[in-house]
Amino acid sequence: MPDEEKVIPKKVVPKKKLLDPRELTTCEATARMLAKARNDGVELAFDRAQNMKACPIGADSACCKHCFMGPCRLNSKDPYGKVGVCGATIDTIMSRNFARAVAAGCSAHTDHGMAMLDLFREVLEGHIKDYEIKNVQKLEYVAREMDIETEGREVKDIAMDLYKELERTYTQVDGEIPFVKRVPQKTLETWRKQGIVPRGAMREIMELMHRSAIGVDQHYANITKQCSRVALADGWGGSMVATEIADILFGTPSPVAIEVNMGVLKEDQVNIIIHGHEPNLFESMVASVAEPTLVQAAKDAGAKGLNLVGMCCSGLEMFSRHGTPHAGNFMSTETILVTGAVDAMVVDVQCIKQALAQVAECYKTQLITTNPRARIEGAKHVEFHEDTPKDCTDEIVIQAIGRFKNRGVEVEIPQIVNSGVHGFSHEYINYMLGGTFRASYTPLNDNIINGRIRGVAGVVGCNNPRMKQDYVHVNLVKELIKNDVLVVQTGCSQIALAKAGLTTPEAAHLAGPGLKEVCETVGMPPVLGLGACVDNSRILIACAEMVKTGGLGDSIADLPVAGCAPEYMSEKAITIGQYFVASGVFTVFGVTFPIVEGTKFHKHLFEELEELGMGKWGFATDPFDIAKLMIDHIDKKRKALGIDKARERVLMDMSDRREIDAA
Ligand code: BF8
Repeated sequence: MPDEEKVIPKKVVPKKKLLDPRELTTCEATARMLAKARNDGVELAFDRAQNMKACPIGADSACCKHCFMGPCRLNSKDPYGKVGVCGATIDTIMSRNFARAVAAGCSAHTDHGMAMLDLFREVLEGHIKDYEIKNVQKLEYVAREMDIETEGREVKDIAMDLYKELERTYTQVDGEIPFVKRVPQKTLETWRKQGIVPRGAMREIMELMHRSAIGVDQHYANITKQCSRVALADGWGGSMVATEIADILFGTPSPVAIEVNMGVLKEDQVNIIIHGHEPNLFESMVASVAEPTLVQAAKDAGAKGLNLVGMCCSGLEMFSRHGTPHAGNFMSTETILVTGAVDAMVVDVQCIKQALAQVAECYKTQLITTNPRARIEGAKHVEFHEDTPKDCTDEIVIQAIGRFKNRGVEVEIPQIVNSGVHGFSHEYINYMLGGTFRASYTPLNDNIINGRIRGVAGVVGCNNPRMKQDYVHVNLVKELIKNDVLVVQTGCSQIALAKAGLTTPEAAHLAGPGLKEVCETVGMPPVLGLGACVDNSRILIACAEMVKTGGLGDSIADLPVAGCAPEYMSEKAITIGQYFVASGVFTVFGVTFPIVEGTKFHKHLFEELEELGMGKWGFATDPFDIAKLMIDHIDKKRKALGIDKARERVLMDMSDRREIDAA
């Protein structure tokens, strides 16, 4: 494949008057760089979204193109007025489209997890020497959970047994995936009754792709069952394995002070951004930027040093483990190139906009792809091999130094840096609340039962240029903590909250009196960042621990918890939503939901799944409406548990509203 194909930057001719940048994002640095991009004649996703209206038929998922008799387009205003050429109803069409999104999202996480497991095996077999087992304690803990003997055995033997056990997560054709051992008994019974316990991810994804093809499964409820099975193969399978193996190889995160925002770039240093999802690439970059010869080369080029920075989920993995600075979330990946200060943007897989190639070209930045799965026209490719990782990452540093020497563009870095404390694993929540000598979830459960903490909310996921960047994340979380709901986070959402200053212990003053008291006693923020999107598995484990600790019901569906992805854009988010729902969690999505209201499939997802013992979906776009849905659900669960006591929802007062409107 040719490496050096150049993309010709195109001068933007706006088709219509564009909105002011501050109406498109609450991130000041991103707004400034969007304005600069417009002045420079460079088009970004914010403006493309305004110039390209979302297709209304696709947005309703009323378009079927699973065969070539169509595509068939149904009318969401009259959903049962007609059917596709084969006779497919709108429920079949929508559930098939939903299924394909679930399969794609699960594939992304499980392929990532399987790659981590491959790395683990190669380390154990001695074929890869640049990585090693850093966390033996976690290895033994996970092994014991999987009924693997650890007493008096060599670490390598335990690890190999664990590898063989966890490989079943992907390849097993019959039986149940290994991590069902972590699922609370009653939740597992519901899954068994519904026939949705995953066998192995590959088999489940294959079956879902088969069933959603023309002329196969034509009952929305039956398709939904396989969607749940695939989604659970992600949450309790592929993603969970990815998280656990990353912890074993690279260390389990524990709270660390971090810096976020574009001000982490340094004009007088060689700036290298890592954006994507694979921690192995980033871990090797950490080693390369510490290489004395490369540091000296940077100095010889006139730089004060090498500045390594993360973005999106790669960045989240790294700041959770190493405190590496983070430059921004999904909707800032183009705008950061507009600073002119990025000497190399290095990408691997997932959430990488193709337009980065063109924007990088405009600002003379090196865009470097590294993974054979994901190449981009116009980008340079330096392939990453796990057995010789530094060959790739050293070369990237050399390329970045070369660009620093000849930047040739004006550099303008918004000098905005925020700080926070991140890196809360479910293990750390244990220690933090229970203390080192009696680590347990009992204090959390007790504080929920006594009402200091009303419940727990997971607020996760992406940005979407069809929403004002970060606005819904930040205002939703503020409303939740004000109502004594402890918030846990993964993915790009936590960068929104870090930029808003809510991930510091000092943010406890924004919480309701009960949550504030708990945060101040423990010294923790009211908003806990748990890592990347694959680390949603940490939230599942925390839920399972809450059930096992006792006092909050027998299944995850009994817990006073709720989840939300208020600005999502990725198919991966749909899969995550479905595995939380199938696990028993009420899960609200914002932006848009690809299902027509008033249809049988909509009723199935939004009502009937809960009647079957699972969670259910919800939808709203306004942060305060979303908060109300989540808090009402938490209160409903508290009542069912008999731990409700008269408490009113704290309403935003006018000064709060003004503060938000001014944001
Ligand atoms: O997996 S939150 S934009 S970076 S999909 Fe992507 Fe969404 Fe960010 Fe990570 Ni997650």
